[in-house]
Amino acid sequence: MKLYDCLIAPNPRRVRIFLDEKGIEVETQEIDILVGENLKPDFLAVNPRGIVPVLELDDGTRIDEAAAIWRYFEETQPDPPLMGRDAREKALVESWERRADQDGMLSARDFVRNQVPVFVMRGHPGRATDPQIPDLIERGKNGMRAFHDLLETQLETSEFVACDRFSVADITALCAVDLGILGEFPGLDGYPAIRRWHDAVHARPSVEDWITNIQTALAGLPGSP
Ligand SMILES: N[C@@H](CCC(=O)N[C@@H](CS)C(=O)NCC(=O)O)C(=O)O
Repeated sequence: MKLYDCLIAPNPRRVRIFLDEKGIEVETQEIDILVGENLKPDFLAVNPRGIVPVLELDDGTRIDEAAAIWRYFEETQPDPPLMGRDAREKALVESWERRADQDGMLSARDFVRNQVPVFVMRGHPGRATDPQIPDLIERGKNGMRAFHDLLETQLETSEFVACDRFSVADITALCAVDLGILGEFPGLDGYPAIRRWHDAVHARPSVEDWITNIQTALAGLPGSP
């Protein structure tokens, strides 16, 4: 079994945190999206969509999409449950995880991809022919602000994002909020409940210092100050 990973990318990060919480070790192959390794024929033969993460099973089956990879491991190793315990909790976790992905991650993606020089002509993940669209920066900001407002209200009365335990909803929300911190928008000022939750989640052994890792990687790119 092998995970096609990328240490600086937020979606593979969703899988790495999940695996660590479960105590599962999987061989990884690093695909550096900053230098476009995901767009080369070798990786396109693995995933024609040109995106990571991808899990390759021992029988050769390949599974992309972080949530589908989670599903595989939740079924094969249920403890600890990270996708909900009963019908109510599973539904709440899924609802909040999708909010975090659709409202948080995709807004952050609009915001980051359409302004960072390394993604010129790479406005859409996995493709090399999509120009950046500057208007999407503002739309991404609006989306991120709306997601933070929603999350703040939820975390005022809930220890974790979806229920009373850590779940995949926390993982995706964390990855979205950290992308916002990296892009210095909207930040955590004015969001005390998110800050409390963010500090607590960051203290978990499964959560690496991703922001420092990515800042180091970006600073090492040609043309960086
Ligand atoms: N919905 C997908 C999103 C995967 C995705 O967008 N991956 C990014 C890295 S975070 C990627 O592979 N980008 C390739 C690129 O930037 O060209 C998932 O949940 O796995």
